[in-house]
Amino acid sequence: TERYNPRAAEPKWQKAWDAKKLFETRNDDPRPKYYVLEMFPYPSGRIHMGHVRNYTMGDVVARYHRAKGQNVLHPMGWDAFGLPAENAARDNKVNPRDWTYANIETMKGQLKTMGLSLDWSREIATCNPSYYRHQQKMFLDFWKAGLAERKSAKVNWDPVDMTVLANEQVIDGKGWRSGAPVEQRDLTQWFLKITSMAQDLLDSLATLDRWPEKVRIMQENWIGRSEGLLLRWPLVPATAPAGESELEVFTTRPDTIFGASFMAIAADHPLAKKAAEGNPELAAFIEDVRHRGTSAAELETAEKRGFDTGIRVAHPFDPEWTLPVYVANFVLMEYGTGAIFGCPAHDQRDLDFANKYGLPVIPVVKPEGVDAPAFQVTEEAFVEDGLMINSRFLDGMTPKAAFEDVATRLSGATLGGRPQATRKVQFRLRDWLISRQRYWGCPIPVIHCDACGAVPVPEADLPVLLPDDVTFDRPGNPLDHHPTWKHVACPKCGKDARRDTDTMDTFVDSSWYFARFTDPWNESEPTTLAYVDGRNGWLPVNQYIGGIEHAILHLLYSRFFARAMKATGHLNEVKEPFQGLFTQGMVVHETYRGPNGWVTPAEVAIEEVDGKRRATLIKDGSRIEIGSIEKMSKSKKNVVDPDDIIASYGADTARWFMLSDSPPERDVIWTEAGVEGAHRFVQRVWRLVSEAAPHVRDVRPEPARDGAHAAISRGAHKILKSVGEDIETLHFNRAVARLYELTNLLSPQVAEIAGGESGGKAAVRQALDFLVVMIAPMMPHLAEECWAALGGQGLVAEQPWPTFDPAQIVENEITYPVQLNGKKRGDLTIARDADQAAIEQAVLALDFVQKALEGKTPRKVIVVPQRIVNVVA
Ligand code: ANZ
Ligand code: ZN
Repeated sequence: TERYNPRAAEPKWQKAWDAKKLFETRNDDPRPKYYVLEMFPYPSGRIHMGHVRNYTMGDVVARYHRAKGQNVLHPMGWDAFGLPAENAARDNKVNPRDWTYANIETMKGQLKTMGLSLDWSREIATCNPSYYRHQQKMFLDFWKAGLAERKSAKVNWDPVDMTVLANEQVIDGKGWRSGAPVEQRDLTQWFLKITSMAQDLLDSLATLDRWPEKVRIMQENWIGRSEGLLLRWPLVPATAPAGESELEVFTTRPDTIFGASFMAIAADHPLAKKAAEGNPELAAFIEDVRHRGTSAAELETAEKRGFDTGIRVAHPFDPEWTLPVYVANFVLMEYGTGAIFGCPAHDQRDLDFANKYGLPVIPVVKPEGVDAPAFQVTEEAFVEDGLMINSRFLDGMTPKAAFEDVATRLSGATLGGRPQATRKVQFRLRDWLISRQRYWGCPIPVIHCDACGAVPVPEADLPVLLPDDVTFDRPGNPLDHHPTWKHVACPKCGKDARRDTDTMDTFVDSSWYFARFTDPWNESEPTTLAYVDGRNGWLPVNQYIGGIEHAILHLLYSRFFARAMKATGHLNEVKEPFQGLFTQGMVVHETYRGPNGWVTPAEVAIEEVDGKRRATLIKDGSRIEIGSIEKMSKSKKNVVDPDDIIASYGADTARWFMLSDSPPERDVIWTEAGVEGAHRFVQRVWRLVSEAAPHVRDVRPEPARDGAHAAISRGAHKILKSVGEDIETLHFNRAVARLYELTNLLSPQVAEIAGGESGGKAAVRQALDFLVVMIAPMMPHLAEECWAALGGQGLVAEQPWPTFDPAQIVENEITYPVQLNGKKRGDLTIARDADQAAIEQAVLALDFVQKALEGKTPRKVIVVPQRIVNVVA
């Protein structure tokens, strides 16, 4: 037989699927709906192996559920706005739109060669006005509903790039691109009020039982709910700036109040500003801290620094006891009240601070079983549970009881005529700042008028289109530099006004694309209520697949969007958009280092010398060091281009290898040997099928229920059952292992049939049919070729998933030891429920029994049901 040639077969079958529009999904199809979605790509230029892995998994799920008779939605689109397009525009003088669409073209072509069963008729690109116009509409709806708001906020400002930076883009106090020291600026920006839904976003994590536990925990921590106390401390009047009489802190540990040894406030705290008047040293310190403003994560590790303001407060339970107030760099204005009381013995940051500035460390909780006087805290704060000490009326209590006691007492006490303390639930989650001083994004549809303030762009004027004629020759926002774009008349009063020149954070674009896919043709509305969710709708997505790097922001924003869309009438009922979530591992590869730095796998030859792998540079034979296995990245050059793999082995080999080598949630190590192994399997399946085909083409598939071929049928049905279960639970590598098993089972049988054996053909034919249908989700082109060789009807892509026969799977047989005159001579395998007469008959038909009897009838056949058979001659 000829070798299977993917280069000829793959395009042929892709055309056959397209011709029949097999993957175009209709919204009015009455069959049960199934929505599988992979995170859509950013059109950066070319697809990488991470995409191949992600989309292969999604495609297996899609093809499987289609075969199960469901109406499957499996769409694809482009997360097409973002900074790289602007950088390309600046560096290479191309238009961001042209750059983006050219990349989309290339990548779409690459995805097509993978043979993915995608509904391209629903393709969307977020940079297309037919998409972002609806986003503008929803933004205005959110605003009307109080879910969007314009407010002043402290932001990281890069003075060279002239843009706001996200906290993650500030490294060591410097802009990640420009390297310029970042400034903290108060800017008026647009926010989406995700905090208004914090509690619900937290609570309903519990309903997401088909999400990875770790993702739910990450979201929970990000939302960061804490129960605590807002507590006001009186300032010592002689030390207080004019007009100031108290300092309010947020604490989750009021139980430790007798361990307090200092107060600390943020550099932006109003009291700090007051204290700095007439204190140039303090003012300079504050300026310095403000300039270095960085992310909370970075502050955790940064050195703790403070400055004593000279202000003192009195302890809530002891007016004689006063404590100093510091401005400190580890207190953030954005959390709680921007002020804390420091308890060094039980908080590591406070301890580091106290040790640096020589402040007292008073332990107030001791571990159980340790003597109170002996318990000391020096370098490491004690943060576990224990019992209260050094705390007057709290001594001996648990911290929990002490919390309650303090909270109750101070809520009852008054300061300045108001309760001194109130209980407070605090969330770490901040409102979502969506304004970006960028060109290549969705314009914020707002007009600013000196007389009327911020005015929504009237619906009839949507979309607010991005202008094409922009320049990137100077830093800052091209929309702002544009000579005419921003100048418009106020829609309310008609006077001269200005457009908002900011565009939306691209996370907005990806927060609702999954809903748009359900009806991308609707021109007047973002969604069509009949199709988006509810009784006949698509949402929630049954299975969402993507990278763990999106575990927090993208998924949280999408969850918020679903709620906001529901509140504004763009969804019926769904608030959790993704029912099942799967986060796949990365594709990793060895790294290679030559005398002149990293080299690519393609440049390296590897051979085995004395059982050791040795690498040389192909071009000149120089020695290459084999380095660690790492995520494929341009910087380490350990990248394998999917195009090259598909060109030399075919898409099916790449797909099969991606699925086979490790559990899908783990990293997969891409190796040449692995790819070759996968390719050998492709050829092996083809050989098996093409060898058998001439002999079983016209044979009706039928299971063998007993006799020599029963094992094939039993094996095939068992494997059919488990492959289905494995795909449903996304255990692709297990499914792959089963399919190897099935080919092993079939190989000798097919060889016999090819050698002229006539028995068992029906069973073999059925097992082959199963094999072909089962490999179809994973290697769809090979499966079509095999199906055609076997003379199957239509395309495999149209075949239903076979149903296994439960009778074949239960252990429905029993093996009896067979004795002749009390001595064991052999076995009989027969149906477990065979009756006395059937067993007798089968025993007497056995070769060794007939030989022993030499044609005579036995005296007696004794059957002990389910145990043993004895033939008495
Ligand atoms: C006294 C105390 C004693 C605290 C103790 C902790 C341990 P979570 O759980 O994250 O909500 N805190 C409050 N506001 C802060 C701010 N703006 N910047 C930095 N730290 C702030 O943490 C709440 C605790 O973090 C609060 O409880 C406060 O310190 C600190 F043994 O108050 B605690
Ligand atoms: Zn106006």
